[in-house]
Amino acid sequence: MHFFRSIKTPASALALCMAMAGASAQVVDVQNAWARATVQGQKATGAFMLLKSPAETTLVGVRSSVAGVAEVHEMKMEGDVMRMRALPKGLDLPAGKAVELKPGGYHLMLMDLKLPLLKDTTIPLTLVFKDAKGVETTQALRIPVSQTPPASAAGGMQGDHGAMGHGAAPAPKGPDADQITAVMKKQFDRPDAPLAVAPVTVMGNYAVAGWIQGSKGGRALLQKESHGWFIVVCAGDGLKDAKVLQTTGMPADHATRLAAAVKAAEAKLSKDQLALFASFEGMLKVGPAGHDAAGGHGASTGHGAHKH
Ligand SMILES: [Cu+2]
Repeated sequence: MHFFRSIKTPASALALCMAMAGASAQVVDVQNAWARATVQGQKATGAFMLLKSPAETTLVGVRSSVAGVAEVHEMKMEGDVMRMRALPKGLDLPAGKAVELKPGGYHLMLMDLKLPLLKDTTIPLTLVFKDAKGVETTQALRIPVSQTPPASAAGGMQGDHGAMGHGAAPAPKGPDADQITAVMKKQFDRPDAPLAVAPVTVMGNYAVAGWIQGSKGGRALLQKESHGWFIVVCAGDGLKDAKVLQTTGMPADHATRLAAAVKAAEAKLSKDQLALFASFEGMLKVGPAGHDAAGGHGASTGHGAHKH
């Protein structure tokens, strides 16, 4: 046994090294990959990373066992509205040039999710590349699921992340309700579609704010962190339901008290107003404002514009 093993091991190790050396010439360097965590009932999310290919190639597809459909997307302004679409010819990766997939820009869209993507887990993801000669290769990854970009990514994308980059707006000051109104307006208010925020119900580090924008309305759940308030999800009647609030990670007793407080705060509202709040379908995860200042997945599509 010893005899065979001593011969076999170096030989197979060498073969493995050669195989890896051969492959590495084409392997695309992937850094800071992450997928955004989802809340219960959310069927789509984005995955982001920095790609650098040694040779010119195109990212033509993506697959994941957690998603029924996965596509390479871009975000684009159409008039005043940020929309996203699948890139019909894929995403070009010029030789040696890093291409960033990030919230608000190019991203991998994971749709028809088979299960919620929980923070601090990982998911499998396979990237499909097509080189200049038309040869397809795949690269299998496991990427972390997180609420926010990995610290290294945030550091490397300063200009794109309001909280960290130049042009950063300081966190709003003042009473919580004012801060919350400011945070929501910063993300959704537009000259042609002013956003009205009220009532704002604050309970500890959580708050639910009703909003109306033109003929649309809904509620937003916000959370307070060291850098201030950020929008966690946009939803409709779910945000006055303690059970739904709990799915965002809120402790049960806190969820019960917050749901009751929201109902009390909304007791004076008209039927029409309540109907608008209720009209928001599903739950749209938004995430920390610092990361969405440049147009996060949910934020930049505008309230209700996300049609996945
Ligand atoms: Cu998308």
